[in-house]
Amino acid sequence: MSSAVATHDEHHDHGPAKGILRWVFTTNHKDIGTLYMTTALIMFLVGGAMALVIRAELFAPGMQFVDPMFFNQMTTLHALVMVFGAVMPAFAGLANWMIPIMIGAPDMALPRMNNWSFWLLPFALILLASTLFMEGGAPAAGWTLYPPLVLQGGAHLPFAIFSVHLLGISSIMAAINIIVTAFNMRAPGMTLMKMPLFVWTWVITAFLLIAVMPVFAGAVTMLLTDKFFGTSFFNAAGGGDPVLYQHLFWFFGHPEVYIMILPSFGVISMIIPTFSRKPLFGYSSMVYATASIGFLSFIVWAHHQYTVGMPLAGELYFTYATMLIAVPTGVKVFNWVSTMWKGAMTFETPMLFAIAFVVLFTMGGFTGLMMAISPADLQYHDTYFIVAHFHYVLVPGAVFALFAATYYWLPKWTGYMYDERLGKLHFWLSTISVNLLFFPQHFLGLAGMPRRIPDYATQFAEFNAWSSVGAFVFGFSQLIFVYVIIKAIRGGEKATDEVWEGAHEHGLEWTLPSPPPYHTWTTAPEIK
Ligand code: HEM
Ligand SMILES: [Cu+2]
Repeated sequence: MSSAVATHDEHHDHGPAKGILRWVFTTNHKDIGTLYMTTALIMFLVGGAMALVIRAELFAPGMQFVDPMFFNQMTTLHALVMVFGAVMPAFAGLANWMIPIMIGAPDMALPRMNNWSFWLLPFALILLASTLFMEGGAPAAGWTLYPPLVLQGGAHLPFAIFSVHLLGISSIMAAINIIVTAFNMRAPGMTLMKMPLFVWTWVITAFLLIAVMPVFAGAVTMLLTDKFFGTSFFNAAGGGDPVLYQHLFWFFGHPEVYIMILPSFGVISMIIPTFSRKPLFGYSSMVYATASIGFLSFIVWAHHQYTVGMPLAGELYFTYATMLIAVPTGVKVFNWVSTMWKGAMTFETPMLFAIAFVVLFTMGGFTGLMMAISPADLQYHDTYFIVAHFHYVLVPGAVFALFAATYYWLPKWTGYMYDERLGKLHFWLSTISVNLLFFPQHFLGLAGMPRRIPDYATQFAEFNAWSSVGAFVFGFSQLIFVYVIIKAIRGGEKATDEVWEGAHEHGLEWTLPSPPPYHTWTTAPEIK
């Protein structure tokens, strides 16, 4: 395989173009992957800064720094930026970088569309950010954009919604590209059931994206016509129903949370075998479990609406359907633990983040089961318990998987080893502070502190103070992460092709040079 790469350079060089235009016009999967991930990292810091504005205000009871209207704009934008600007693009970037390499393809199947999928993103995000400077400010009705509240805002509505449309188009194009690539570009001998799990989880995610983004686009377009063209889809006075919007939103929104977690499952399933020096336990059950979770994510949406006054049969159905997801999720956790069982484990930074992912994501899963019980959810609904739950699955879940993936593949991408000592420091600071940040929020919620409020009763003061301290430590720890990445790009100890001991048994990427040549597989590798 390496000989195929070596003989290629004979005729002429078609490496990257020079200067800024390389990035504007690029159709190269690695360049586009880099663009996505850089954008995601910047948006992670922007969204994180907004979270710190929120946590600064909530450090103590009373109003300190921001007015309530701006506070609500911050919660809304923080969420939209983190979901659509940080986590989703980061995974899209990983997909672009790794999927062609992992399946032995020369590039993504639709490279020009790939360029578009990326370049829509910065414009959509700038559009979203521009609403902060409009009359009436940014949207302040939560990331769910529920009517009637969202319709009562200022000038932001059409801009925010156009931004959402562009983000959706970008995601759908990326999803189509991933499916077509995985189905048509595999090297000879790579059957579907030999595809690395990261590719599998992304293919399933891509189907979810294509299925639900249009539903969201439709729902927000109906918001627009309600606001500007006198329709009454969501307006009771005109014969409509605001609960209809909730159904449409969550038919999108619930699968959306799996869109942010399924690729994490793939990443973790690649990393744990490498550092356990064993093959993944139960490969095919992992594929079926992921597909089952994907399917089930479409039939549980109304667990977000237990309090709207559903018929009893609906409450029961959505309770049981939601709990069913614990079964395939349990299969996955069992398989990860079984992979580690009696393995020759070492604890480099990617493995540390992967293990923290398994433990902390499982905690988020258990609070999810608590909320699935519809009568109990009447107490949790719209409290800080919810905030604690979804941040446990999104931060030590999705974000830790992204950290793990970055440390795992960074030597492959840059050709240099990262600073392991700083990586471990980043891990420990992040893991301790993320628990300080979100664990107390469970108790705040159970004691009745509502979410999305800038002020609270003094009984909640202590846990909020701890939580805010955790938030600031977590936030500033991320600067270490940024520094480690920049340092590894600029040089250091040369990385071998294999990078991790025995890694060549765990994926095609470890048989290529570090960094891989600009055009990856000009001759398809042989898969046994
Ligand atoms: C990393 C540190 C993070 C911190 C400190 C943080 C903090 C917060 C805070 C304080 C809120 C407001 C809660 C409230 O409604 O009162 C919030 C809401 C939210 N956050 Fe985060 N967050 C973080 C990361 C993330 C990530 C990575 C995501 C998504 C991928 C995310 C998604 C959300 C969502 C969806 C909401 C709900 C907004 C709403 O109620 O409309 N957060 N976050
Ligand atoms: Cu849900």
